[in-house]
Order: sequence, then C-alpha cells, then structure tokens
Amino acid sequence: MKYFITTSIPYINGEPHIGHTYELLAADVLARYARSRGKKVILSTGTDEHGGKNEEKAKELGKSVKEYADEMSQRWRELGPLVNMSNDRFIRTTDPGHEQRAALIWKTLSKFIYKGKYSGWYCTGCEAFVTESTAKANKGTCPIHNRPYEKIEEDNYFFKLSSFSKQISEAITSGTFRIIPTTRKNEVLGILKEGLEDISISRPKEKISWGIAVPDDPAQVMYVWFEALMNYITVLGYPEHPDFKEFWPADVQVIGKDISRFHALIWPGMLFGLGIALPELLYVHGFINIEGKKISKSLNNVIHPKEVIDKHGVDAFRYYILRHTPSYDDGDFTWEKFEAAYNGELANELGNAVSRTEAMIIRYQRGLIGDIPPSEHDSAGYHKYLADCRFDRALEEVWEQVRGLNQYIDEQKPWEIAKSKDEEHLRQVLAYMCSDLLQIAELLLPFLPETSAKIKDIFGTGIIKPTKGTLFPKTIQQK
Ligand code: ME8
Repeated sequence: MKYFITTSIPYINGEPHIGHTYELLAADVLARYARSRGKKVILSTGTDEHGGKNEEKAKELGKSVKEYADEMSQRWRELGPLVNMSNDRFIRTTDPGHEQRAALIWKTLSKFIYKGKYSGWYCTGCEAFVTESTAKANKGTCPIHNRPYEKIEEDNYFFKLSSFSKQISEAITSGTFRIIPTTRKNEVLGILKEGLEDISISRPKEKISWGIAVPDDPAQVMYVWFEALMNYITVLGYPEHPDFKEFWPADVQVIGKDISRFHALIWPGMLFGLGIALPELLYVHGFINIEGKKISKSLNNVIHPKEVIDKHGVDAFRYYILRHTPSYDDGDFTWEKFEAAYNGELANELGNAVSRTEAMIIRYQRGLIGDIPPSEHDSAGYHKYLADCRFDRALEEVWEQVRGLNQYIDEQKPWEIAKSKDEEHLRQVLAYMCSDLLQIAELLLPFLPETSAKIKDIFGTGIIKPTKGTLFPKTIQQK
C-alpha cells in the first residue's frame, strides 16, 4: 500500500522559525506512522522560490536572486533534519525538472486558459491578487503585511476556475476530498456558495522577472502560486514517471490556515482541469504564537527551533509542539509552558516510569525480564485520533497509559513483593510493566522516534540493557 504526504513549500524570503516546524512534524508523524504499518511512503517538502517577494528580498540584500535562493533554500532544507523529519523528497521550484513539468502542465491546461486584462490590486507580501471589495474593506493596505496594495492593470492569462465550482463543491460535500477540521471545510464551502471567479495566473515579465516563462509567450511569467501548487505532482514526475502513477493522489496534504483557499479551491480546479484525482485529505493546521503574540521579526519574538533542541533534545521539542499545540487550532509557545511539560510530563511521568522499571528489574532479577506478556491496552482511540490528525489527543491517550503505569507501580509496590519473597508474583508484575512500556514505545514511535527506540532498546530483548543516564534529565530548574 502506498502513502503520499506533502507539506506546503515555504517562501525563502525569511528565516524558518518554530511556527514552521508544526507542519513538518505533523506530516512526519503521519509518514512514520504509515511506514510502521508497512506502507510504502513518500513524504515531500521543499521551497517556493519564484515571485516578487523572493526577488524583492534578494535585491534588498544586493544578491542575485539565484544566489540568494540557493543559500536560503539550503537553510530551509536543514530544518527537516534538525527536527528529525523523515522526508524522502525536497523539491525546489527552481529545479529544472519542476520548471519543465510546470510548462507541460500549463500546456495541458491550455483549454481552460485564456488571455485577458487584469485590473485590480496585488499584495506582493501575500503574492495574491486582491479583489476591489477586499482592498476597500482593508482601506487599501494589506493587514497581514502592513503595506499598501499595488494597483495593477496588465495583460494576464486567466484560468477558468469558475467552471469547476460545482465539481469542487461536490467533491468536498461528498467527502471524496476531505478537509479537516470542519471549521476550515465550512469556510471553504462558504466561499464556494458565492461561486468562484476565474483567476489571473500570470504576470508580465517586465514587472516580475523571477518566474517560469509562460510557454510560447516570453513576455509573461507564471503566477507564483499557480506554479508552486504544481510541485505536488512535479515532485512525483508528473505525468510519465512511475512514481506519479503509483503515488498520486496524495493521501494527505498538510498546510496552514492562511493558505487553505489556494489548496481547497485553486488546486482542485487545476486537478480537475488536468483530469486527475484530488487528494484524499487536506489537513489545515493553526498557527503557533509566542507568548500569545504572532511570531514576527518586528516584534522581535522569533525563536529558532535550534535554541530549544540544543538545550533539551529533539524529542522534547517534538513532544511540546505536537502535544501542546491544539491540532485543530492555534497554539502558543512559552519557555515556561515548555519547561512545565518537560519536567512534568517527560521527566516525571515517562522518564520515571522507564527508570523505575529498569532499576527494579536490575535490582530484583539481575536484569532478567523473562517472558513478556502481550500488552492488554486498547489503543483504538489513539489510532482513530491519528486518522483524524488529532496529534494532541493521540499523545494524550499515550500519556493516560503512562500515568496508568505509574499508578500500577505505586499500587503493586514491587519493592514490598520483593520483601515477601513471592518471586513468581514479582516476576509477573515486572514483566507486565515492561510489556506496557514496550507498547508505549510503539505508540510513541511516530512522535518521539529517538525515545521510542531507547525504550525498545532497554526492554526489548528480555534482558535489561541499562541506559546511560536518564531519558529526560532534569536540566530545567523547577519553579
Ligand atoms: O504560504 N505557525 O509559504 P509561507 C504555524 N509559499 N504555521 C505557520 C506559521 C506559524 N506561526 N507561520 C507560517 C507559503 N506557517 C507558500 C506555500 S504551497 C504550494 C506554497 C505555515 O512561507 C503557513 O501556514 O508563507 C504555511 O503552511 C507554511 O508555514 C509556509 O508558509
């Protein structure tokens, strides 16, 4: 069974921050989970390098766009390994393969493309055409980027998105194209109710030079969003590569809440135009804030994930991001909350369950575990939550089990059984504890791969393999 999962591809005009890791980690959990269930997986990510926004930034720094793009794309590429993301592919929209295939896709869509005049507004920050009514409502200034909309009047190519309104609507309401959470799905259906308009899909080369040329019209370049969305199939070698034939449609596409319109409306329109299937599921996550505020350079509150990972390890970072960011809503990072989770949940709850069990088996049975019974815990809830991308809840389920195990140890008091010399009973209790921990390790595999491997390593062979140090040492001061 195949499984294809994608993240959005970030612009390269800024530095990666904590917020960007949510998407990488969410997709990584699903990919690791699918692999652990025997699926053949492709997890893809990459960088979105064309358009005015990236061009503008390169100019500001006095660099050629190509040089700037190479440098920044590399920085983004390093974000994956830093958070232990197991992506199989990394696509750049400046890869020749993407550029060539994008031209081919344009040609394939040509019966839905026509030339017209665009007269309206554009925000380079959003890389988006803005309607008259939106520009008016925002008093001529983009509220996200705090810069005035540019008035443009130019010859553009248009894509007949309007002709796909009904098909897109049907795909969403029938569930063939699933969007979660429901609030996001309803937002999209709200837009569809009004009907879709045709969209502009090119810019004059004299205004934006950094883009993929429109086939047979060197005076125009493709609109960056139109071309960037194509990465999801060019990365598989659309149209002829066996990977495309095997892996498309995507099983899950993971994106942030600010770009759902592009992925839930324009992208499906393009796919209908190409005559290929829509993805099975679009998972729309929220934003991570810092101390309740939007992450922004101007607020000077940017935290790079490396700061957290260097101090506390990658699994502690993954844990906080995935458990303490609501999967269907916005989340918040503060050092205080992070430290509370680290000390309370990782060190005291999970770390203790592991170290107590390990220490007692070494002490009472010279490290010999004996036969480990299969675990009796019902993990149906965990699997259901993962199917719905509820990472926060899936981890909560695992922690219920961790807490349950600590409670079991406190109630059974193996140290007292040891005093009573009932060796068989002691062996059973300790073996049960190991069995529970091995199941916990299995459930943690997609989330905390290093911790999961360590637990399996300690208990997995029937004889304790002592750990060096503890799983989550208390490097953080308790308040
Ligand atoms: O939109 N918390 O790129 P981008 C969580 N190039 N997620 C966040 C976030 C935060 N604070 N800030 C940003 C683009 N994101 C396009 C995508 S796909 C064909 C093209 C998420 O660099 C954001 O929602 O602006 C998006 O999913 C991703 O980071 C890249 O954003």
